[in-house]
Amino acid sequence: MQGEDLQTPMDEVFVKQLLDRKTRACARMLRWIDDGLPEARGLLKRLYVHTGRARVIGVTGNPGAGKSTLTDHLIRRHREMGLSVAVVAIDPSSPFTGGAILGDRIRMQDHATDEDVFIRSFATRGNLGGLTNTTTDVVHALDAMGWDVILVETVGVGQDEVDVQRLAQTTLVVMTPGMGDEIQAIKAGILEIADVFVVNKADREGSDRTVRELEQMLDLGRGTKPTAAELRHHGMPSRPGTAVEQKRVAPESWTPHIVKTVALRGEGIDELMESIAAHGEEYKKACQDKVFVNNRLREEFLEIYRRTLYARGWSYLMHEEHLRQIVDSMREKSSDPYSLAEQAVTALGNT
Ligand SMILES: Nc1nc2c(ncn2[C@@H]2O[C@H](COP(=O)(O)OP(=O)(O)OP(=O)(O)O)[C@@H](O)[C@H]2O)c(=O)[nH]1
Ligand SMILES: [Mg+2]
Repeated sequence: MQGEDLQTPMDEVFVKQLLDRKTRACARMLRWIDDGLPEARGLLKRLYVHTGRARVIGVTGNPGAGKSTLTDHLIRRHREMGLSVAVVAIDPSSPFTGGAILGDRIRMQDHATDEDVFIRSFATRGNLGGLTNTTTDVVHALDAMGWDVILVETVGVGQDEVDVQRLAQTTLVVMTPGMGDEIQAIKAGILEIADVFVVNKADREGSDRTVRELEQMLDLGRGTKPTAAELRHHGMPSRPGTAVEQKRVAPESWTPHIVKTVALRGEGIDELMESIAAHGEEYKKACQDKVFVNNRLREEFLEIYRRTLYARGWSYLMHEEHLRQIVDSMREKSSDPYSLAEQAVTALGNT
């Protein structure tokens, strides 16, 4: 089935350019993905066989926490190691923090002449419960193209930080001091996804307190909550009651590191790089376990499946006539929206 959407010699040339990591081809491919063009999916089918080599690192945290400043250091450090680096910044669509896009562009200029660095911001982010989020596709494409390291910067609000963990091998959660009691209010979710907590802006007051609070929370979490492995051991799904339960996709044995940084002055970056490397090793070890690998593949598939379903369902309703008939039936009360939704889904099978 591979390559069914691509048969012309031109396509072959383009695929080769992508695999050779030609910057213009990369930019074009990512634009196609971002625009949701069917060509992108055809190419992704072709490229998938080449994925699985990149080191994918997620950087998430509140707006203004210093994610981009840290990312900039991570680019430099990985370049010093002779590795090529691609950065995907998923910009929040909110106009309040949208200024970051400009900041990122200015920083980017440092790397503009380095053909082993590729930086791309996406204004789009997962709305409708992440259903239109194309970050997975972008990461797959960059991975296949042969980028050694892929850094994914997302703002940690909503569902996105959970998505980033599914994609990334190592997830950094960037925090800032002085959050005080707020830290207690942080959703359990964000604690669960962090492989490394980065307490950035440690030049500000209260960073030690933030570190202590994180340590306490990690201790508490460990004491009370059975791990997914323990639940599995007892034959229970990790989330009882869900038909398709979400599997843990991070190594079980890892205890999150807490690293203090002053990204603005490059302090703490050595320690951060060490923690990232240590987690990378742990991840590699976990990949020797087939169950772990299967869980990750399963999550990867389910995410793409959800989007495929959504796209197909939506394209059906995009026929104005279909939607008009549905609305007519509802107004006339000749049917109900529940039956109509079910019928619309059944009709998909015939399209
Ligand atoms: N005092 C201090 N300021 C910092 C530090 N790191 C970053 N900043 C500043 O914090 C501001 C936000 O930094 P960014 O790196 O753009 O933060 P971000 O998390 O990428 O922000 P968004 O992309 O908008 O969510 C900038 O003005 C940085 O110069 C730090 O260690 N100490
Ligand atoms: Mg940023």
